[in-house]
Amino acid sequence: MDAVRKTNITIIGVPLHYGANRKGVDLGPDAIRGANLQDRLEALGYTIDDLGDLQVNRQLQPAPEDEKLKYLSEIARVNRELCASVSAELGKGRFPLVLGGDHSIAIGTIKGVLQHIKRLGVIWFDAHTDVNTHETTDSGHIHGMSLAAALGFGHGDLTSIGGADVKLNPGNVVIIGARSIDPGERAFLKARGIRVFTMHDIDRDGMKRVMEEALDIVSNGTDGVHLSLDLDGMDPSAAPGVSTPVTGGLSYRESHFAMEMLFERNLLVSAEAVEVNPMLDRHNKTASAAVELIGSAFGERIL
Ligand code: HAR
Ligand code: MN
Ligand code: MN
Ligand code: MN
Repeated sequence: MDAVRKTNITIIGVPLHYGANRKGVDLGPDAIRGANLQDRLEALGYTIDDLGDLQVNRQLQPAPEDEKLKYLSEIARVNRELCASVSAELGKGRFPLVLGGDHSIAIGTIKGVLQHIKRLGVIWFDAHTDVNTHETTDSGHIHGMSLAAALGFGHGDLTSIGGADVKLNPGNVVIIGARSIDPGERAFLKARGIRVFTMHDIDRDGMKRVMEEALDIVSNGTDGVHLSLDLDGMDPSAAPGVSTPVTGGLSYRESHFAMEMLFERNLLVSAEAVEVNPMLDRHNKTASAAVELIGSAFGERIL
């Protein structure tokens, strides 16, 4: 698999907020489009087809506070559709670029990519690690369970999307920017040997060394790499419009540099930008940051 796929990009919007703790992320796809995503990518020479948004039921009754899989059936339904759409676009030789929506949509995106690329590497850019299951979660929010589901762990309605045996290899996944990890997640990450580059690692070694190592891991024994870009990986000063901000995150420059290094290695086969919440944003700053990071990952340069 090579980056030839990148010349034709398909944008798929997923206005889903049921996996998160508050409303507003459902407005993410349009906020990102409104920050000139398409113009930006066309200026780099890509051809863009925007499929618009998947349908999401807007009228669900509030989930009970103690529910451990809040809005499971609608989240599973939307992710099955997303999986099919992503798979169809890859089948046409196109690059799927998915706009969230909360991070639960990574299940559908990744499962869709796995239909074509069995040995898939993943860069999970995030303040969180999203490896809870319904057995370890405190919140019951499925956006905190999506990486676990893509690895084959968690509720069957999530892990079965695109086939229960279709899953990521934990050795091909890296998490970058983590600084909020639940006790159950800590145990999960250790048990599966998933490489997490925390903020501590980035402080100590710098983004250059961290990305070199991360890119070696995701490219070793794989046929392509997916970028799962949770905007809360950035520091809230650079990306304030997210549902679950965590202080002490990646700076604007560190984040950009990581994306530029990713482009230089020419590994990407798919990407998604998630957790942009325009209701909590200022002047569309977070959607703009998403577009700027995507631009860098697709080859934008200062000079
Ligand atoms: N770990 C917490 C939970 O499971 C927080 C979830 C993370 N929120 C996100 N995803 N934005 O990265 O509820
Ligand atoms: Mn996340
Ligand atoms: Mn997050
Ligand atoms: Mn490997």
